[in-house]
Amino acid sequence: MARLVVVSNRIADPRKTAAGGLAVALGSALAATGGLWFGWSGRTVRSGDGGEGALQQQRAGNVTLATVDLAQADHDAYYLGYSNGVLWPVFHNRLDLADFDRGDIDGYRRVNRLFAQRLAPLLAPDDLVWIHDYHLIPLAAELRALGCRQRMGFFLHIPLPPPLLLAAIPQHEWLVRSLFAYDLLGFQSQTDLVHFGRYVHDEARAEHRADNVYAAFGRSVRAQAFPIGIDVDEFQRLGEADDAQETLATMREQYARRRLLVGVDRMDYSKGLPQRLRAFRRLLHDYPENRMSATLIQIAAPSRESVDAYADLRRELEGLTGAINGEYGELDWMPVRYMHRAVARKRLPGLYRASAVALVTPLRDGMNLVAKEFVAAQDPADPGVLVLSRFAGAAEQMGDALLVNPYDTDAVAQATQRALHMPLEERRARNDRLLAGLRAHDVHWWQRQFLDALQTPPLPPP
Ligand code: ADQ
Repeated sequence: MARLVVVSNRIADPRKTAAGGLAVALGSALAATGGLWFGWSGRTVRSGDGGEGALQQQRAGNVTLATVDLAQADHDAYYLGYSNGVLWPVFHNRLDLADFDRGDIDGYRRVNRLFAQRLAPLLAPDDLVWIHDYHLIPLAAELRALGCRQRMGFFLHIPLPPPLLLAAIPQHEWLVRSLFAYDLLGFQSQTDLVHFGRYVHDEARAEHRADNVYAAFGRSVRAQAFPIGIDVDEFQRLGEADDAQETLATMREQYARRRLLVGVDRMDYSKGLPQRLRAFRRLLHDYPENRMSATLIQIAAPSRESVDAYADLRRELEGLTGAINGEYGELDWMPVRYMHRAVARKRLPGLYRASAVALVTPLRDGMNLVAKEFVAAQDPADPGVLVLSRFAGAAEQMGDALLVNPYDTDAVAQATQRALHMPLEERRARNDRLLAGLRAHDVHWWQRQFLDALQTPPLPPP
């Protein structure tokens, strides 16, 4: 295979456990070809100090990690402003939270152009270039403008919204036109692919030629759904290691007389955290037999705290947790344990396995890997139950979870009650089928599917 070049906003050293399944999978594809991983260094320099755009390269095994520093003002506009203040909310159906007026688009363009300028000289003619996520939509177009003719693919980790929502972004046409600079577009779900097809048909009058090939703006692009998976074996090995076993033993001991429910998320308004807490309160109200027993452990890792909407969310969650604990708590039982902190990855399998139920109830999510990790961590002889939002990309593959509408407080409370009381045989059957699905479509399958599609012969010009 040709050398693989991966580009993403942040890069990770694939040899470290903390890096997670995606980094491991990309890392193994990169290692197989002696590849290059390119992204932002995580460092900002004061604008005008001259250090911006400096390129660093280091080796991790036979993989080269190349990063650039960004000027503070560019980073603010590109990352906080346009990527997370416009694209993230709109792509998660939250037009109300998008700030279209700040002019951050210029910074977004500048950083994509800078990435292209630094990356182009590092590319060999037959490299395969795989660009990740909404921060870098125009990168291929910038590279093409510099004369790069390599095969380029793009994978969107977050959902693509319906056409009318996408069209609310003032630069929507430019964004979609930029997508046509790629050879291959990958989405998480069939729903996203349908949204793409409808947008290009209605707004760009694209011709849908053969299966999954769209022609518009004088170019052709292939678009497909490639649902991302986890590295099941790696996660299960992590579950057998001392840290996870120790976590499991501690949880079992401390909550011996309780039933644990778990939620693990980044603190983000797309994850449906206030709605989840309200559903849990409804569970305690409507099914009092769960009082003194059902305990929700909600971990919400700090994320993008300098974006206003995130600070509001934090206050709302703290208020709700206090209200529920105040209303239902007893001297020896607190219904909600809320932590505004990340859990070390090596402890996650233990936490999942100690839990009878996982509440994975985003209002909208590209995929949601927590749902998959929870299933992979269960004891097949006595597994817990997954309550999963129908608006997570994962719902398309995980029909054996209890699928819920996260906006419907009653329905989520009912599903949670059903999960807490599901007979062993049904739990096992559901878990077996879910696990078989995870294994068939794990992160290595995802990576192979995408790269195979990227290497299929180029499309004839329209
Ligand atoms: P995220 O929105 O970050 O990712 P998700 O898929 O749920 O969401 O989680 C990614 C990883 O972060 C998982 O491995 C999970 O264990 C870890 N994680 C989440 N919260 C954590 C916490 N509190 N402590 C420790 N670890 C935590 C985006 C998209 C998703 C898509 C992924 C991958 O929004 O829809 O599934 O990319 O494509």
